[in-house]
Amino acid sequence: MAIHFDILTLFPGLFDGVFDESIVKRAREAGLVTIALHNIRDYATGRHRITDDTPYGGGGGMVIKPEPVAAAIEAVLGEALGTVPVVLLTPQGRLFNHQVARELSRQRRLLLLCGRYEGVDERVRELLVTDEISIGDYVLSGGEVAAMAIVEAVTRLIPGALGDPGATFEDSHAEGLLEYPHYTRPTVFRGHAVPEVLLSGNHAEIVRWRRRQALRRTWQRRPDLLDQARLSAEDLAYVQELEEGNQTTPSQVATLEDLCYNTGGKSQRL
Ligand code: 6GU
Repeated sequence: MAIHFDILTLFPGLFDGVFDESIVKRAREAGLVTIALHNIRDYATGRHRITDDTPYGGGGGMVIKPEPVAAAIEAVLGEALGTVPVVLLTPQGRLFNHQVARELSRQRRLLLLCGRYEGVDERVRELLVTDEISIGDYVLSGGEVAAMAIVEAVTRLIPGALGDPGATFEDSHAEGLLEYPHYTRPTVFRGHAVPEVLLSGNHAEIVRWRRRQALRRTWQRRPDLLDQARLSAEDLAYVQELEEGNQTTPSQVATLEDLCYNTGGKSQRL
């Protein structure tokens, strides 16, 4: 069930420490995850080991040269080339989500190729890349942060990586809904009390309340997720209730106003 990640980057120093804490650290110690960082520059030739060059056709920025990237992929994978997914991290990739993390977690080995600058020469993609992933619709300076996100999200899905096996299942998105709110001691904090039901000891009521909170939050903040979620007849009835209430119609994506709490008590909608 273990997974090996090969991460190819021009900036291996960016990963310093990020896999040395918490769940990824424990998963590594348990042998569930192994991670090898490879500096693409080590595979560049010539006295200056140049890895980038100006784009044909002009325009700004630099493009990562194909030779060092191809050499790095081939050297790292060796005989395994063709059997291991070669994932390019790029804003042009398919969007990363819980489903994609699940899919990747079924692999035994993954190569994550971090792009930088304007991108990697297209021939690398044509010849060697088998998958392209983006972590969202915004531009990062490189794929490194995306690689970190993928390693962490995938590691959490490896059986045994989390102490509590129930934790993955109840996670936000695992069931297609946002999570219900969490509380711990004290029962009153700065005048804000923990919802009564959570102190009641009535387990069935607590389960029902949490489910409704998850549905309500998802309805308010991410109505797009509700269309995909597996909902029971009771869930659907509750969503119907929300729709029929005088709540403001949710927008497709949460707006600033939707999320505008802690503004001095003016707009505490959620
Ligand atoms: Cl994977 N790379 C870069 N450079 N920017 C991104 C991204 C990836 N995902 C979202 N933005």
